[in-house]
Amino acid sequence: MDPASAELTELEREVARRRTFAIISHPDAGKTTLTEKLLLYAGAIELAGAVRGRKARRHATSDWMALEQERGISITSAALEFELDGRRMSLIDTPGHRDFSEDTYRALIAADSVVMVIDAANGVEDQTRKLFEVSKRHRLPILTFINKFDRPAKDPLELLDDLERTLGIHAAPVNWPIGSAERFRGVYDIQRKHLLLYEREAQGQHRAPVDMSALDDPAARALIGDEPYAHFRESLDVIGAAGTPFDAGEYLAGRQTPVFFGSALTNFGLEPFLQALVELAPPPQARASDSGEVSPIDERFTGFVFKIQANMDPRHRDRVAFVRVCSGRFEKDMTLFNSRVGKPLRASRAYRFFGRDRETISVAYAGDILGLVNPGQFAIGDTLHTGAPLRFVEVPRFPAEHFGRVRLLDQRHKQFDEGLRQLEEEGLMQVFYVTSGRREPIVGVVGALQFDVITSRLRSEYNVEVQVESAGYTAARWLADPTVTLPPLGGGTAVGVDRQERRVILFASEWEVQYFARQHPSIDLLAESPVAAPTTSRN
Ligand SMILES: Nc1nc2c(ncn2[C@@H]2O[C@H](COP(=O)(O)OP(=O)(O)OP(=O)(O)O)[C@@H](O)[C@H]2O)c(=O)[nH]1
Ligand SMILES: [Mg+2]
Repeated sequence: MDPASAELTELEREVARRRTFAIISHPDAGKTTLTEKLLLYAGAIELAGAVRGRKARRHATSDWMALEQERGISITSAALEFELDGRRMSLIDTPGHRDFSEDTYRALIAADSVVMVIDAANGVEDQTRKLFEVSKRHRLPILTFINKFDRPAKDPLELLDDLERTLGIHAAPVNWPIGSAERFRGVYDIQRKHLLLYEREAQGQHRAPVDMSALDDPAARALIGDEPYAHFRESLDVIGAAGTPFDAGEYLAGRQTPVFFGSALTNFGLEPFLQALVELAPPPQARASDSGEVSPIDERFTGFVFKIQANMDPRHRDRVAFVRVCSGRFEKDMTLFNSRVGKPLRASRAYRFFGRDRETISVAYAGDILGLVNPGQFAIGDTLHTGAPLRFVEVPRFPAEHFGRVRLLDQRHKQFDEGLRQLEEEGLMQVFYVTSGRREPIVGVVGALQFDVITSRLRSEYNVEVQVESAGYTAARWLADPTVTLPPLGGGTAVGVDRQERRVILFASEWEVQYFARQHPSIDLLAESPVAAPTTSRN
């Protein structure tokens, strides 16, 4: 669909020009740096912030949280929107560390396609593989950027082979790197047959590509240098004979990933990559719901909450529900329904986000990521809609594997409770209270690094000092029947409740969970909290 066509309705035109994608990879491959440079390139920000904080104190737009800036890692996913070549691009930068993967997985279901970043020195790493599998399950087309060619890198043929073998996807090089580190000469555009020369000092300033259509020309050899030239020609012969040729249809079907090479830090190779994103990445697609597929150009507004974040802006101190719009047109002040609750609500405060910065909006279309500020009304996974009730597919939750006892070190009980409640609402952790012994709350998280995030955020956002110490449990199970009488439990096991007073057993090991299940087959244990049944009628 050509967004410029006069035949289209406003909705069709707006949907056709939207591109919503998530950036994924193993930690430190350069997602945030790439994000920052893409924004810079698109003219969205004037000065790209350094991921590792420098004295200048400018930070990457998407790493806005205090702990992210302190550690130079991404902890929470961030949405950024910008205009480019008539397209509205929505980019979601995700954390690579496995302890934060629940957040990353949720961000993925809000995207229509994926950018996968690979560190050229390491190839495909653990987290890349896991996130790739999730992207594949959701049938998201994937573009690959192999980063850090300004540093020593693996041979590009080896990197392609790694992609194909480890991930089981065809890898089609769109351009080809010549050398790496000190001997990095640039990238060669395979289809257009031109060379983008790397100049260390240029820092990505625009240089016209050099025409290399006559590859045998001695001038080309002289430009590259004898040895790298010979190696480059050899590699080209190999991929020409045995490589996967680029095919847009295969990319959209998720069977091949087009591969680009470059260096995000030194701004190199970003232009062809951005161009490909604009030209190849798919617009919003139809989404599955419990009442059939919903087309993005369906007139009724639908969307779902994939993320909740408190205190993004210290001046507002509010909680934002991030909504992926799946169909139709959103208008400020419109009356929406939340299918979990069934009650109408007025969307009076709607924002578009740019890292932590926000801008009030009055309309949004399918593909957009919208921030709604309605305290306490939303939970992750909620479907919002006008018209007939429906629910989009479940947002996955991961069972907690690490449990810590949170000890309040000062007397600010009210702020402490409020902080725990809001961070739980974000999905950062689950809070339990054991019914015997000390009344200190137990928090359950997916990854142990989240304990640090809890401590740091309680301090910086709620002004509360806490200490988290290991609580010795490794699994929580809810009781399907809340009234069941429990047998006496062994030493390491505890009975407790969650915030909604639902009964929970905290187990010291997976083995104990299984032992309990064998001993008491009549007692049903749930790995996830039982959710309130969806309301299907609004009356
Ligand atoms: N030499 C070199 N370093 C790079 C390049 N891209 C990123 N880096 C550095 O690699 C480190 C990690 O970069 P980030 O952009 O924070 O990586 P990330 O993938 O966002 O990391 P997480 O969000 O923590 O998973 C930083 O020190 C960057 O400066 C590159 O092209 N070349
Ligand atoms: Mg990052």
